[in-house]
Amino acid sequence: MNKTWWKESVVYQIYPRSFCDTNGDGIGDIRGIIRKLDYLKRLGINVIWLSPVYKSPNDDNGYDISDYQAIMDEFGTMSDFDELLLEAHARGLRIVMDLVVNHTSDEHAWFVESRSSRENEKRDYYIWREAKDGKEPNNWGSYFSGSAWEWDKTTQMYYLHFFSKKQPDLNWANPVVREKVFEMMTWWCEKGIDGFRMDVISMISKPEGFPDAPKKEGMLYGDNAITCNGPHVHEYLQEMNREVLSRYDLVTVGECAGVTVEEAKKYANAQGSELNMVFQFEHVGLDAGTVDKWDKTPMSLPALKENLTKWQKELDEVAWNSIFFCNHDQPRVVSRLGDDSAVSAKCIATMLHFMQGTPYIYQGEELGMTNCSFGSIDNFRDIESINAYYELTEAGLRQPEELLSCIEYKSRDNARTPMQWSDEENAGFTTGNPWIMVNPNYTEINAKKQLDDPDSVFCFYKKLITLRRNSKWSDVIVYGRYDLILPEDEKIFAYIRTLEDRKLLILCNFSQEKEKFRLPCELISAQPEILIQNTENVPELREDMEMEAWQAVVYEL
Ligand code: TEU
Ligand code: CA
Repeated sequence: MNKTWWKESVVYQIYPRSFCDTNGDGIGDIRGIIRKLDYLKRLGINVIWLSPVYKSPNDDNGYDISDYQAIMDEFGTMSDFDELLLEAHARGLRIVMDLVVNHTSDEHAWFVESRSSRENEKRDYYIWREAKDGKEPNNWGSYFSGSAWEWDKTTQMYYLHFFSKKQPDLNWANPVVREKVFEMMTWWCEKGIDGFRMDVISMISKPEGFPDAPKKEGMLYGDNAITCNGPHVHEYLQEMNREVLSRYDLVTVGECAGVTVEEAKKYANAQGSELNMVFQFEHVGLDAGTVDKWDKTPMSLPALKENLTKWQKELDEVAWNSIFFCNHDQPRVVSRLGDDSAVSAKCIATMLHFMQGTPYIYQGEELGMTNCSFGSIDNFRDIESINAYYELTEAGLRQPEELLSCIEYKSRDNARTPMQWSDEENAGFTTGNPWIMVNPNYTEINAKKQLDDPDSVFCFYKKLITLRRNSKWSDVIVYGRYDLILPEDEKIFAYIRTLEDRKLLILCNFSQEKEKFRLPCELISAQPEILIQNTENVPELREDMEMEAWQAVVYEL
């Protein structure tokens, strides 16, 4: 397996709006990130993925970009960004930008021109269609509720937007659009950034002929899966690779909603003709409902074991995995897979961080930050959650109270409550009025309380990162083969990592009770070395094993 820096990295995702506010406006900013670089250095990560910092009207908190080469007013200035890049590099930290080029903001100059007239030279930068029988061209729906088509009165045509109506989709079939995007990417690479996370990149090639999408019972529009992995997506990415990516030492990760293992082998192929890795979403979709994500059915551990094992085995040697459960779109994993306790946070982290692939830590995950009780739809800020609540209740498809409890559990805002730095007011995030409510448990869960506590979640993550990046086990953790054991066990997630003569055994008890199970006798070695444990005492390694609730331990056999 060819070794490279981005396979040996651990990435930390920052959602700048909620990270650290230094000017008292209640919104995180770039100077706040600069202020916290030493915290990140202390954690041990070596790559920072910044959610979008470009100029934006913030209809979707920066994922609606109005100028790709300017900094969002609320976040600061381009000189602040240049200072961040300098200070990060001075600490050996790389900066990955969020590339959002499936769509722009409707306030981007390109769209302002495109919508001005049917004859405008930029008309075909976007996707315009005539009405069909006086209605939308097909049954595609927006991920943020409503139709994916918006009627434009000026030119009497519909334009496509898979997200909000203020996020019109770019027309990637237009070579001029591709050229403009590649020029912009080159501009950022010339500034010295270290890579791109590519927003919904699996959606840039639209289905031929724009057919209606299959519609499930209870859905108001067609199933958006039709938008993923379109007919020309790999051509476009190979062109991007030739024109930009191959010319710089970058790490690239494609956010690929709807990606399958087979498609991932193309997007993240080991020949490097497209991207280095993808974010797949099968595992975080295991607890979705039959119609949409607004469901509280707990995730089944056997289904999770089966899915993560499939990705570990199928991509080994032919592509590369990303490893994550948290990001700015996902509820907090300690509330979703754990029981909000620190010991369960450490158990989940152990299960993830000993797998093969590049781990991604989302801000606050390293503290065991939990989901938040928002109480009312008025306390949400996320366009996806708010639109879903009103669309589904007004259509009579869901009852307000029941739907609100599901939105509280699954909303993206669970990840967007302010970073909890200390037990000071507003968790030390801001001296002003925060743009979104602070999770009231900040008095108990905060960085200040954990930095010097050897038993804290922070110090546990720090140890996991050190084991992967700077220990005698680094190679087996990064490059070793993964083999699941005890596949049938409904509570224990156990697997082996092997590289040459080194063999690690990872045991995690995902139960709130003590569990007993049998290990294959060939795994029992006399004096196994313990790499990490999340409880004071550790189970003796023997055929008849017993593990306490949420206990996790890693042995070298
Ligand atoms: O997310 C795309 C995406 O698939 C998610 O929005 C997903 O549909 C939903 O959140 C999970 O239920 C990317 C960004 O990560 C997200 O923040 C943006 O809102 C979206 O694209 C549009 O840019
Ligand atoms: Ca601010």
